[in-house]
Formats: sequence, C-alpha cells, structure tokens
Amino acid sequence: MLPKILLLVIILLITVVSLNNYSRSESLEFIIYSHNIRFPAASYKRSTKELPWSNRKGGVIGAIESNTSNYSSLIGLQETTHSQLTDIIDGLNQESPSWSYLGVGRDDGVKKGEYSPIIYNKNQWKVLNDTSVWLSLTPHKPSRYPSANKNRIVTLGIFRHLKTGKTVNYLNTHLDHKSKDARKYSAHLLLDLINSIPNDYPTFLSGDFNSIESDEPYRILSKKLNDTSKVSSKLIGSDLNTFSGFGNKKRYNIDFIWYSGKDKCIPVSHSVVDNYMDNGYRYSDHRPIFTKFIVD
Ligand SMILES: *[C@@H]1O[C@H](CO)[C@@H](O)[C@H](O)[C@H]1NC(C)=O
Ligand SMILES: *[C@@H]1O[C@H](CO)[C@@H](O)[C@H](O)[C@H]1NC(C)=O
Ligand SMILES: *[C@@H]1O[C@H](CO)[C@@H](O)[C@H](O)[C@H]1NC(C)=O
Ligand SMILES: *[C@@H]1O[C@H](CO)[C@@H](O)[C@H](O)[C@H]1NC(C)=O
Ligand SMILES: CC(=O)N[C@H]1CO[C@H](CO)[C@@H](O)[C@@H]1O
Repeated sequence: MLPKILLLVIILLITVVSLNNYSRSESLEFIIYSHNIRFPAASYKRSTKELPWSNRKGGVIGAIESNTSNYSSLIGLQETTHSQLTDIIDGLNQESPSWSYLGVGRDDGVKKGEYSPIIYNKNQWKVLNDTSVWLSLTPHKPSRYPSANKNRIVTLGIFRHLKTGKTVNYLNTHLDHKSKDARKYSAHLLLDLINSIPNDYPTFLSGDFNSIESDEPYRILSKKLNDTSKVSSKLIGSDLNTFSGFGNKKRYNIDFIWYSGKDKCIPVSHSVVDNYMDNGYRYSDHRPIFTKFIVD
C-alpha cells in the first residue's frame, strides 16, 4: 500500500513543479536597435548641413532613450569613437546608472579607432560572452582585409536576460565602404562566426552593411538569416531609407537587422526612425532602425 501512495505523492510533486516551471517560462519581448551615428568629423571634413558632434549627441542619445525605454533592449552603434561612446554611456546613465558596453576600437583592439559597440543595461542583461573579431584574413588581431579601406570589426555578445532567463546571441558590425570584395568576404566571415557559436539560441546581427538589397553581401546573408524589414508583421517609418546624408539628396537602404531563430523568435515590428532634431538639422547621416522581437 505504502509504495503506491508514495508513487502518487511523487507524481503529484513532479506535476506541481513542472506546472510551476511552465508558468515561469515567460517569453522575452525586446528590442534590437541599430544606428550609424557618424564619427565626430573635424570642421573641414563636415558637409554643409553637418553639425559638430557636441550639437548632434543630444539627438543620438534622445533617440535611443525614447525608442528603447519601453522594453529591454540591446543597442548596436557604428562609427563610434571612444569619446562618443563615453558621451552616450554618460548620457544614458543620467536616467539610471546601469548602462555599459562591449567592444573595442578597431585600430588597436583597445580604444583607438571606431567601435561597433553593443550597449546594454546591466539591470536587464548578464554578459556570458564578449568577443571582438576583425573582418580580415587574421580575425583575432587588429587587421585589415587586403583591399579594404579601414580595419573592420564585429562585436559579438552572448546575453542572458535576467528577468526571463532567455539567452540571445547578438552581433553588431560595419562593413567596408570602399571594397566590394571586402564586403563579400565579410558576409561569409559573419556567417561562419554565427555558425561557430556553440549554442542553439536565437542570433541577431545588426549593422551598416554598405550594401543594398541587390548587392552580393545582402544575398549571402539572406541565405541563412532573415531581414526583419522584410518579415516583420509591421513596418513603421515615413522614410524607410536608412542613409539620408545630412542634406536631403542621397537615400539608400544599407542598415539592416537580421535574425535566425526559426519558430523560437518572432519579429513583431521593424521601425526606421526619423533623424531630424528640433532645429531642423539631422543628428546623423543615417536613420536609426529597430526591431521588436518576441523570443519563446
Ligand atoms: C524546472 O526548470 C529547471 C530550470 O530551467 C530545470 O532544470 C528542471 O528540470 C525543471 N523541472 C521540471 C520538472 O520540468
Ligand atoms: C512607449 O510607451 C508609451 C506609452 O504606452 C507610448 O506612448 C510610446 O509610443 C511607446 N514608445 C515606443 C517607442 O513604442
Ligand atoms: C566566447 O565565444 C567565442 C566564440 O564562440 C569563444 O571562442 C570564446 O572562447 C568564448 N569566450 C568565453 C569567455 O566564453
Ligand atoms: C525566417 O522567417 C520565416 C517565417 O517568416 C521562418 O519560417 C524561418 O524559419 C526564418 N528563418 C530563420 C533562419 O530564422
Ligand atoms: C515611437 C517613438 O517614440 N519614436 C521616437 C524615436 O525617437 C525619435 C527621435 O528622438 C522620436 O522623434 C520618435 O518619436
């Protein structure tokens, strides 16, 4: 008699524990935000409508704050020097002193040159892995692909979301603006890097790809990843071109957010944010983009 009761009690316990587990497996609703903020160009290098960084930074920080504050978020920037990164982290930390970043300067692997940083809130995420890889033939040290104009880098972070326990892989990058060959090589390298991540969690890749949809890097990436501007249920924005220039002449769509997550990951909406400040000047020559995801 006793063993039967014991068995019943054990079954009951297991049921209670697994129901409890089930109710706790909350999905993660979060934002990937990406923006090429334009390096702080010296006055002789600025275009006519381009204001100095000191006059643009409020717009860059304000856009991050207003567009990401409703959800947990991971923020990928491009063309970001160390001093710009310091300004942005300081700006965000005025609201809550919990913002930090991953990434290194692409010229020396420390602070020199532009970063492709990932900015995150320590109250939302725990960093499980922080890796910087150069888009070159020697990816583990500061270096340049032979035909590229600059050193190019990708920042990879693996993040655990504290509240839901969900894990995501996130990469942020900026491909070369001059060399077609370097961009193609970089697209393959990015896919190889994604393939080498030793887990099955959803993976996100954002950046300025200096490539439009009909270019080869886009086609290479789209064989393995989904472009959220194509597959999200909702597309938000009055001008969907991500590159605006500081004037109003040039328009291209070269910034993308990609993901691979199959049925575990739903892109709910994709937004292209206006880049004008109240004074009629733009805070960057690119518009920020962001995708809201649900991860199960
Ligand atoms: C409950 O969740 C924990 C952690 O996710 C897991 O290790 C454990 O096996 C689960 N228990 C049951 C009964 O599903
Ligand atoms: C954040 O939530 C507020 C209140 O619901 C809403 O007005 C605002 O548009 C939301 N912001 C974004 C970027 O969705
Ligand atoms: C981070 O991930 C990279 C690439 O998968 C791996 O080589 C490295 O050992 C990892 N580092 C840590 C600290 O887990
Ligand atoms: C891309 O999206 C489709 C649905 O729109 C989905 O079936 C497919 O698994 C996704 N691919 C990846 C790599 O996540
Ligand atoms: C929906 C929303 O709040 N969008 C904001 C994103 O950031 C820009 C720039 O600050 C705002 O103008 C938008 O209102």
